[in-house]
Amino acid sequence: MTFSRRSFLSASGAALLGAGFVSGRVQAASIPEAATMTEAVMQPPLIPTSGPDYNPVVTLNGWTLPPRIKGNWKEYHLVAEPVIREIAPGMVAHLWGYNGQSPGPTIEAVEGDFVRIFVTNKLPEHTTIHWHGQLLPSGMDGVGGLTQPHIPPGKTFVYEFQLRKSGTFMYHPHADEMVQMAMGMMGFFVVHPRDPDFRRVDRDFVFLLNAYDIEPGAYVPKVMTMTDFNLWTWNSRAFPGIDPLVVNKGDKVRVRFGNLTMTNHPIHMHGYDFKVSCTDGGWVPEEAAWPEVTIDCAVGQMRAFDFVADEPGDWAIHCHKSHHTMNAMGHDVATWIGVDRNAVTEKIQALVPDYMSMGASGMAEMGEMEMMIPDNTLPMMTGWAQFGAVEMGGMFSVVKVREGIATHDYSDPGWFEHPAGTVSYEWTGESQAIERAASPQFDASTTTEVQVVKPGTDHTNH
Ligand SMILES: [Cu+2]
Repeated sequence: MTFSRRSFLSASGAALLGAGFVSGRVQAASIPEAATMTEAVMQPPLIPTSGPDYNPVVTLNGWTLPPRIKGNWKEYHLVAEPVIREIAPGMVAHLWGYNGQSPGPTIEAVEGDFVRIFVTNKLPEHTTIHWHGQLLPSGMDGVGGLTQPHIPPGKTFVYEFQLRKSGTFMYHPHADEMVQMAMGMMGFFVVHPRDPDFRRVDRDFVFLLNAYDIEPGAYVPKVMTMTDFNLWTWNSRAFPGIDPLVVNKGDKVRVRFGNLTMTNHPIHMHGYDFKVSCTDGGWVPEEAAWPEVTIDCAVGQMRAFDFVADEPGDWAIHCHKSHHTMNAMGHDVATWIGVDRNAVTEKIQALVPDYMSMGASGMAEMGEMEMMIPDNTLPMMTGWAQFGAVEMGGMFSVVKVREGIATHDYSDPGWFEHPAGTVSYEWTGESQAIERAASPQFDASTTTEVQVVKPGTDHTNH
């Protein structure tokens, strides 16, 4: 288990990555080492120290694969293999992935670069890699049987192509695709513009939308599931296991995601409007980037949106399909809202003392109770924040905008300290209202500054 810094683009990045999480796997001398990640911990951005400057991305609960520079080529080594991925604290899944994790490491390079990607197959069946969205020679497109022979178990194939354009891409197998993607085989691929100032942002987050069907208590996904998945994940992580998106106030921020599930996901962010800036087809011209607060991402699509983080706070970001912010549950649970089951519950408890009836007044109690669940199972709705149970799961995280966050610092700053008087409060009577009105921050004549938007005018203040 050696770790060679010589093979890395960035010595500083390598030092950050090396902190116990990465080990090298020495292959034949001509093949670059395949760095491996053993933990689902977001690694610091891999800052370029040679070649064109760019602002590196960070991968939620993930990492970027360091390339080896060889002449004009950037060389990467992906190893397709069985992996163990922690979905959230309390649950691990036995998946297939690349270099120790699912998703595999993010590949980052620069427009115009020549990339040579070695792919070693350590799966029990053949595989390939398709480079979704890349413009390349047909024979490098990775469609097993169509553009190349499959990569048999134990063999290494090489993909070589020039990156013709910058943008937001991904990679995944095009071989026994239903099984291999249901098992978690996928990764992000970002090509930075050669012009460092082109559409540059200060923070750039990437994640893949994926989904699994893992029975409560089980470890391996059911690969035949068509639509009824029970774990909705970003980078094979479910809330509360998904990293927060930590942002310094005033930063220009980009959030990029791609959908490799079997259904669409309307991704919604609170507190801001944003501009859709890039798809897997390319950059949306700035004058054509349209505003949204929710952007739907269909199967096989990628979307990126940009915003300026001018409003501090803890802002939820989540899929807006409410079943996708839940963890594994029985969908055949009856709806009991409005039904008084006290009488029948008493009778059942006489026979089964631990019996509980739930759901008569909604299901929020599920988020607050520590119910008995099988080992290796996540609660259906869970997570705690400073005001109580968040009652979420699945595709949910928090954009944490703070003042004074250092460049490249992505560590969790904790919960937002709301300025006095800016949190929704319980009404306790008229005297409270008078007291509140008397306090200076609620003096409407001095503090209210409304930007009136007239139809037809551009309300953008970014
Ligand atoms: Cu969704």
